[in-house]
This record gives sequence, structure tokens and C-alpha cells, in this order.
Amino acid sequence: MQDFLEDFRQTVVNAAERLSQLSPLASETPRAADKWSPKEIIGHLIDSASNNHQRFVRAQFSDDLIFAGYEQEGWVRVQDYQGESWPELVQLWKLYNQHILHLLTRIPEATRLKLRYHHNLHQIASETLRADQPVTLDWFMRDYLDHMKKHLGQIFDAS
Ligand code: NI
Repeated sequence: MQDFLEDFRQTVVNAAERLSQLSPLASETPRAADKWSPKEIIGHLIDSASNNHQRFVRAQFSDDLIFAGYEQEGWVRVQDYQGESWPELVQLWKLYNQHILHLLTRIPEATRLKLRYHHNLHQIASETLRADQPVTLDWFMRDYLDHMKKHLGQIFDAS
């Protein structure tokens, strides 16, 4: 668990540093015609943070892990992340995740490792999960970081 939390912390700190060095032009340039720009990818990660922040808190008041999904493409589109300040988006993403990290350190181990038999993570998180396969909040936390890393890679691999 300590390794995971340290990985989370370093991922956010290191990425924020690298992201802040992207030029304004680079931050707004899509990787391909139908792909998100870095601004939109970080916007998507802010949406992921805000949705999962709620889930990580709510999971502590319920035996289930059943959560509302969100229209990921639509959320990015209607919020016009392209029209926002890059340094402010990077700061918001960084600070939101530092709070989530703080929250994760406060989740009791029994809560984190409890088997959850009712969940919809096969719909909102990983398609490799099955509905009848119990999951833990611990798994869901790690999936959140994996998703973040995947999208950060899309920015850094292209720059
Ligand atoms: Ni995503």
C-alpha cells in the first residue's frame, strides 16, 4: 500500500512539472484530427478526479460499489477545456489529485480490502471484470491511477 501511495504521489508531482513546461501551442494541439489535445486530456483527468473523489468517499458509507457513470466525451466537449488556461488546468488537476491522495491515506484497511459483491465496475472501470466477480476498493483505487497513467502517457509519448 505504501508503494502504491508513493507511486501516486510521484506520478502527480512529476507529471505536473512536465505538463507545466508544455508550450501554450502544444497544450492545445490534438495528437490527431479526432483526438483530444493535452488540455482536453487533462480536462478528462479532472473529470475523472471529480467523479472518483465522490466514489472514494461514498464507498465508505456503503457495502456496494455501484456508481453513476458519466459521458466522458460529452463532459470534455461541453466544458470547453480548450478555452481555459493551461497553467490553471494543470494546477487544478494537481491539487485535486493531492487531495484524493490525502483521502486515500485515510481509508481504513478493513474498508479498503473488504470484498464487494455488488458493484458495476465492469461497466464504469474495467471491461475485464465480470459482474459476478467480487472487487475491493483497493482494486478500484489502483485502477484510478492506471487510468491516469494511461492518459498522461498519451501526452508525454507525443511530446
Ligand atoms: Ni479515460
